Amino acid sequence: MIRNDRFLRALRRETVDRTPVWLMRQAGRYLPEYRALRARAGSFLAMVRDPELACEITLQPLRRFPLDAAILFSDILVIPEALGLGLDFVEGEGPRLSRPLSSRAEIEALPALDPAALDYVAAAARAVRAALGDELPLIGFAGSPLTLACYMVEGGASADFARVRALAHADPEGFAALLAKLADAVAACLRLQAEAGADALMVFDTWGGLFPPALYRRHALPSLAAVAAALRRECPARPLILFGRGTGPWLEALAATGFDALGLDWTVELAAARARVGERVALQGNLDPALLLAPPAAIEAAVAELLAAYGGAPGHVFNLGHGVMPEADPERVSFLVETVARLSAPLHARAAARAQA
Ligand code: 1CP
Repeated sequence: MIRNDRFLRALRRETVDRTPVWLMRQAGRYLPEYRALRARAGSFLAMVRDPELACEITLQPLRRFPLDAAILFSDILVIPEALGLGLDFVEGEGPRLSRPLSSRAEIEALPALDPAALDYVAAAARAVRAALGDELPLIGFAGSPLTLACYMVEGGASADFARVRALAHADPEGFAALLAKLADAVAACLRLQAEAGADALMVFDTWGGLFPPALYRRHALPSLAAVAAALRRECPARPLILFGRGTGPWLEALAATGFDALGLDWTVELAAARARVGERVALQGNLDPALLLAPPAAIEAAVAELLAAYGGAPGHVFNLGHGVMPEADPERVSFLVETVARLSAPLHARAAARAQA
């Protein structure tokens, strides 16, 4: 049993005393202690691959802010690397895979994920679990099959991922085969984190919104459903969260993929999302991350508005609509977390009183 179980209760759409809050990229460059460790470790990947450092970085934001969940410090690109594509991070440029996929033959030759290749991820999760004890829940995560395919075909970051879209149009069967393989790899990666102590599992579909409806329907939805089905079988007690960027038009379809909660980006209106799917899934989000660059009064007004969209009803996990930006001031992050607690507690108290009456 986890002592602070607000986050897990909200994912199950149970009542809570206040709205749980955690932040995507709550560890990272906006924290001076992260930058100091990164300078000493030499590189981002060195930190990801060292379970002790990954554990330490996971804990850094928790020492500063009363967050309701920890998220393992790692990256979605550990899967392409484990599949043999070769990963590096180029300073000022982002991730680069040295052996991207460019043909059906290369897709067919892709091996199944060997969980042993991700031993360091499991070791990091075990270290965090041991450090947290039963105090706080830990989130394990992976990229969605589609978002991983984006990097694996493109070979790195891109504004539009045109190459992977072209491949999906040109060779739908080959692309479907790739996503089926990736769905197995994603499920295996999440399962090993659950076995190492993760209490909830999250899938990041960061680039799904770039795909035209026909491709999203044919490729993204079935591969997400496959991941959810595998995890329901293999780790039934772990709530599943799906974050999508630009996937607001797909909320109803995403709510039917088998995930327990949908993470929303900041372009989605929370009240409207709740009306569309709030009876079927919990919702996580979705403050504009740019508000952390705005004055406290603007943050407070936006938090009040988001909380009011739920009105103390069960099923909301407060978060940003995407990750904390490197330019964010930790003081503002602290103000945000404190404001969510201060403004949400009376809403939940009133909802409880209404339920009693
Ligand atoms: O020090 C640095 O410069 C590294 C910056 C950094 C960090 C802190 C990267 C490189 N990854 C991470 C950690 C990370 N990545 C976490 C940690 C846990 C937390 O949230 O605190 C998580 C969940 C991710 C997931 C991730 N990596 C996503 C999906 C979520 C999202 O942000 O949309 C994606 C797309 C990546 C790829 C990636 N890794 C790093 C960068 C800069 C990128 C994006 C590359 C691009 O622009 O395409």
